[in-house]
Amino acid sequence: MTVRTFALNTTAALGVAMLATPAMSLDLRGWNIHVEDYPVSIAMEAFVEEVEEKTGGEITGKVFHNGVLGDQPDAIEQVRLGVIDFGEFSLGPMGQSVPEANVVSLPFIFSSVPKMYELMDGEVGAAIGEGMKAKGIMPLGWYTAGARSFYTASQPIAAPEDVQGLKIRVMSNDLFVDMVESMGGNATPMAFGEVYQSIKTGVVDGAENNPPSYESTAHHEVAKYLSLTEHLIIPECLCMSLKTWEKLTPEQQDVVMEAGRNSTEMQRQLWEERVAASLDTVRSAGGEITEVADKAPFQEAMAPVYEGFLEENPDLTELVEMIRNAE
Ligand code: BDP
Repeated sequence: MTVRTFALNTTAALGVAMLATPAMSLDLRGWNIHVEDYPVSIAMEAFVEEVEEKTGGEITGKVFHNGVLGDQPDAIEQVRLGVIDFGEFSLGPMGQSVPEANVVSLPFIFSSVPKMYELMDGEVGAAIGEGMKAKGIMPLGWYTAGARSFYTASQPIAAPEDVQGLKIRVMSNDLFVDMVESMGGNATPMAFGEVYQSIKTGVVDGAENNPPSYESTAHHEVAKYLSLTEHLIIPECLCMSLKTWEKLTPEQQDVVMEAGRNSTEMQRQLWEERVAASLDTVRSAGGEITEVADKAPFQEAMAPVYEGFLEENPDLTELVEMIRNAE
């Protein structure tokens, strides 16, 4: 036997052996955009810890916080490819790869955060989850991101007209561009990490986010007017690359699912406390928080966003209706 055929035979034998025995040990890389003390980050660490413990160290993992593994839209692609094993994503940017996920990026679609939980833990979440699996992403739990509101450097936003002429940063998804444009503003899709500098230097006039992200990024230091429009309630997901998921034994998959459920419960609890703490921090730093008692004008201004979306995605009408008609 020549050296070359020997090498080929050995490789073939190894290949068979690898197929026959499921991976005994795996070290997973996890993507996270947030700072380490953020509710998402704490719950992700708890997820990894539980998986490590319950698999007796067969599966270990590390969460890379602060977006060091790349921007969110890129990271979603990396998870699909199996280059990154797991991550925590907003369904906002997820909508660009998974059409079903877009329904939760429609402004004012959920009437409240508890309603969002109920629907995401039921049929709506199941339908979006199927869409994600078809694109190579396995959901393990729906985290919360509360409700997003507008903030600017110059003025409160009490009515849709106040958005007119303002440059507002949005997450990368055409729906958010439509949302801002429907109120006469100019939308600028941009990576999360660039927002602080862009507001500071006047590239944009403001942005929109939930209180914990507004505060943890110090955006409140450069855009002190927070107006509680609560126009978007976008769930997030702790999820795993389907490629990684398929390397796991059924027992390991059960452990991962259960750890996902537990970390979701933890994240939702930590969230409420953090919202209150963030609003306190913002207030003591001199932020001006405006309640928006009448959200109806904002909701009415969103009609073209729904029309455009349903026209382009008639097959998602049922899912949209399922959420809108939920009692
Ligand atoms: C935060 C989300 C995060 C997004 C960010 C953003 O948790 O996933 O990247 O908003 O606005 O609330 O980009």
